[in-house]
Amino acid sequence: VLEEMKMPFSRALIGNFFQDQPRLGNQFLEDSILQSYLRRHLPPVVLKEASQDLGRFGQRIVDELDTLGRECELSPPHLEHYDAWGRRVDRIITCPAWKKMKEVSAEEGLVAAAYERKFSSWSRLIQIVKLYLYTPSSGYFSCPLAMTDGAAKVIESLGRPDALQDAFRNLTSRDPKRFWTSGQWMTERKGGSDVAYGTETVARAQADGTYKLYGYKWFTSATDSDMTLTLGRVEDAQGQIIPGTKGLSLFYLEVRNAKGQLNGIEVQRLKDKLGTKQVPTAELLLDGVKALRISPEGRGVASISNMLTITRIHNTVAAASAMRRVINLAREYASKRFVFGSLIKDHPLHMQTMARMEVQARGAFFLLMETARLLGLEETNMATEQDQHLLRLLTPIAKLYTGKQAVAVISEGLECFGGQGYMEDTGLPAILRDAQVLTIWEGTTNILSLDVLRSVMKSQGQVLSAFFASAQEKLEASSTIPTLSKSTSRLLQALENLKDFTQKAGMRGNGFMELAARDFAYSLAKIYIGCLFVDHAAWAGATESDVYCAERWSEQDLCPVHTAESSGCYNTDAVSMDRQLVYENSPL
Ligand code: UCC
Ligand code: FAD
Repeated sequence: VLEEMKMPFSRALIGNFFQDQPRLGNQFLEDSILQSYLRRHLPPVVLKEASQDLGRFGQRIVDELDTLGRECELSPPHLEHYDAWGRRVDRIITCPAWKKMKEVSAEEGLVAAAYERKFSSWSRLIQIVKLYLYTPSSGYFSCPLAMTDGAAKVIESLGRPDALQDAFRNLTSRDPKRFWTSGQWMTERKGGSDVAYGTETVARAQADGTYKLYGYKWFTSATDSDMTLTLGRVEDAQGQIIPGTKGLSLFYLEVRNAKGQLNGIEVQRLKDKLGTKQVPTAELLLDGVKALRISPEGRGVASISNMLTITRIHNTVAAASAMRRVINLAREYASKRFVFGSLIKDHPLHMQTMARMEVQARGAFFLLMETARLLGLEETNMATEQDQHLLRLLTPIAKLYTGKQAVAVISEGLECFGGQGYMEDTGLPAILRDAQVLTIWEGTTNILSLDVLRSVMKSQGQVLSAFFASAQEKLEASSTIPTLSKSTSRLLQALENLKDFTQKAGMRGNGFMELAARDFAYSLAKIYIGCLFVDHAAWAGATESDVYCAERWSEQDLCPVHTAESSGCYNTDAVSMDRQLVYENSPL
């Protein structure tokens, strides 16, 4: 018996080594690039006050919110169609942690801060930084917050009409009892990208000036929200509607009445999703929903585009912050896990892998901050024309590029934990699942690439001129710094290649730019991020790592659109070859 007791593995004895789990530290204090960005850009008084709040909030995330976020993942919402007595109730049941997140969002002013404008043009950036800290621990409550922020932005851009004053106050309230969240119902069964073709919802005018909506919304996230913005086609007196984008108008509606009953809505089912399982996403039948038209007739898409700008920036927050989170956990783990005679962090190949992830995450962070900075300027009437053009361009670029980065970096991040990265109860797989949606909702990569073209065409090229001017300005200081000369000259060359491409593109036929759209958007992203790296590294307070990052970033193909064009990827025969390749041996 004594012999058996000495054995390390026997019956109840399962061995005595247990790997320490990676610790989540204060994500504000431990984020060197965030700290240095704020130190560089914020006026000292603003920096002091904002840092106190962000440091406190960073600790609240560790002490309280991260556990709540995990709880949201473990207790996903469900739908009760009927009550015990057979009445149709369509109740979406969410867990207490999800409800608590709504209170926290109000208390912390996660939407409000952007509209109070306490720090003038820096208010928006500071709000975005707070969201950047919150999002990975939010149990995806960041999703309703994105739409809430977007709805507030639309209402503000409409001049806060009387009928929407209360809604605006609620969306931007810090009072948990008053705070409202909003949905964004755009997608119908026929199309989420092609909204103009896909929207079948009709709006029937009522005698009191309101409308009743009839339709089927195919994806509605955070359907437990208080209100929503949605699109529909107004019927004329003969019951006729106008097809296409010119027939779409924007509507405001409250999801439930004062008694908590649904406003002419039936929740058909909750979606069975790969990720974002914390968020109730439903299919809804609109069967005479009482709504207000809040855009002029036929201006629905243009009016909701203000919401798209905000939600796409929130998407960038989610992408950049998820990369940061997985890297911070992986670097913690690397300092605890011992293999082949040393800690993983002492294996140079592992550090190289992590450094590459770090460069990607920093690039995404800079692009996010630049977009937030420009938005802040625009919202306080301090943006120059160049700033406004850049904001229009960088919003889809940041969304499409960082979404793709996030999936790749987080996938690599899971591998950094070995098999543990694949284990559900570590919470790590959920980060990857949740990241996959970032490339799909709020416009897929291709749709946003086409939006980049839309912004260029609509401004008759001014958006592109703003891009070149701003990129050039950012490279000015670095050209005289020896440690940055290689990175700077690579970026200048990439800018030349891009200019060359755009000049040639102007002479090519229809369809050429459409085919080049994705590579074009990637080129803009890669070059601009490179300029932001170099610009930061040229600052007097920059570190050796900042210079190293600029160098690492700039050694990739910065202008893939030029490379692909040179090898004939956008020629007309490429179109038929692409199709032939994809459908080889298929009966279609
Ligand atoms: O997915 C969704 C919610 C998910 C949950 C929330 C997550 C938030 C992130 C959270 C992170 C934690 S809601 C569904 C999102 N759906 C989309 O993003 C739709 C994707 N499709 C597009 O973006 C298309 O390009 C459309 C729908 C915009 C195309 O529509 P049209 O009607 O064919 O487009 P037009 O005719 O080109 O544009 C109509 C007008 C024009 O203005 P005018 O008439 O003045 O010339 C355009 O310039 O709308 C204007 N416009 C824009 N303006 C179109 N897009 C924009 C834009 N992005 N910015 C400014
Ligand atoms: P499609 O438009 O059918 O696209 C299919 C493919 O075709 C895509 O790869 C796309 O890139 C490509 N494609 C389409 N057009 C072109 C083109 N012209 N050129 C090149 N490629 C093209 N919507 C809401 O309105 N509200 C919500 O709250 C909401 N929540 C969502 C939550 C989740 C979890 C998900 C997954 C989606 C949600 N959506 C929501 C819907 C989402 O916005 C759409 O799924 C998305 O916009 C894509 O539309 P679709 O599904 O119709 O795809």
